[in-house]
Amino acid sequence: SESDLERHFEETIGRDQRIEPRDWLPEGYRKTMIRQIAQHAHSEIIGMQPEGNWITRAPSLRRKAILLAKVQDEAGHGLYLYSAAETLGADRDELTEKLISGRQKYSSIFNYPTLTFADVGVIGWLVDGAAICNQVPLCRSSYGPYARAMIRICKEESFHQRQGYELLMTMMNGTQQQRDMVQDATNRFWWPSLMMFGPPDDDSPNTAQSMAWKIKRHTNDELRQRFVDMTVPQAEALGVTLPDPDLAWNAERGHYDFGRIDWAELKQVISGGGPCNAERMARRRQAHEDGAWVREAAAEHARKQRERAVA
Ligand code: FAQ
Repeated sequence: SESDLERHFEETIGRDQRIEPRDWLPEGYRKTMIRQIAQHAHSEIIGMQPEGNWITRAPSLRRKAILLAKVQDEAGHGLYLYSAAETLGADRDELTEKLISGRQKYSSIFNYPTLTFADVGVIGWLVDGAAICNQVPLCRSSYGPYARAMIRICKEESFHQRQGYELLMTMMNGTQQQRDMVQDATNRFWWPSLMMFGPPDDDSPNTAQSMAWKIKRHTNDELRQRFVDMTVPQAEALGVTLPDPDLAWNAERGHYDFGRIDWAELKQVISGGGPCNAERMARRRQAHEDGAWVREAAAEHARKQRERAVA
């Protein structure tokens, strides 16, 4: 009966075991999981654009090869995550439709422009750094296919983060102009990176239920604090200043204190009013339309294969 199934589900979660596609699960869990996985997948796909913007203008063959590989990894993460959403009964075309019609979200961070090549390094350092901080605990998320996807994705994200840091180290050892570019990119990306972790805990409608279901393992504010603590020494090693006069070690808490985040800005970016929202969506829609012939050809090919198999 339904209540037996429900009890079995709760016990599986209680024992810290994984929920698998074959298992019964409550509709709310399915909806939340599809929402989070789809948003995550959309973020990877839209997230190709800000860095992709620099592929043709990379300063050397080596930098171009690295950047090309990274952006391809992001495409791979997106496709991998869409597949994880499919195990919950989501339809891939429908998810894409929801993204390009603005009914499903993607991370706020990808709505900021990439103005110089230093942005590529800072995205690797701060944006991939924040992504890792958020995603490592998701390797223990209760939904099996998502948790397993996170293991592989985190390995690649770690590599991306080192890539960004190495690029910034090189620039910091270069000319004054290069150092200024790194500082400027850091100034622009610091606060938006902190916003990647989501609204503060007292304004996060999904956290309590997602923690109870062990989809999320930490709250938004816990992970944001972890990221700040991890990043301050990295900024010092790099020789850049984080643009927050209130940033200071708090010996009593054993953490860095930091300044007030502009939550109105996050709300505005999430609701479509960020600096690049319209551009990112237009680009994604165009790419989808341009790819229509590929989808048609693949479907036709599959149809012929099936016909041949029957014959
Ligand atoms: N941007 O109640 P909560 C990457 C939404 S990393 C946009 O706290 P939740 C790698 C939230 O979805 C980026 N929307 O929600 C990469 C919810 O929407 P609803 C992707 C945001 O789910 C690097 C509403 O606000 N990573 O792509 C944001 O419990 C470089 C209320 O918020 C992931 O998706 C935001 N910043 O916690 C790629 C990680 N924050 O209910 C390329 C997995 C919140 O209206 C280049 N996701 N919202 O549908 C998560 O861990 C969670 O979903 C959170 C939000 C923590 C993002």
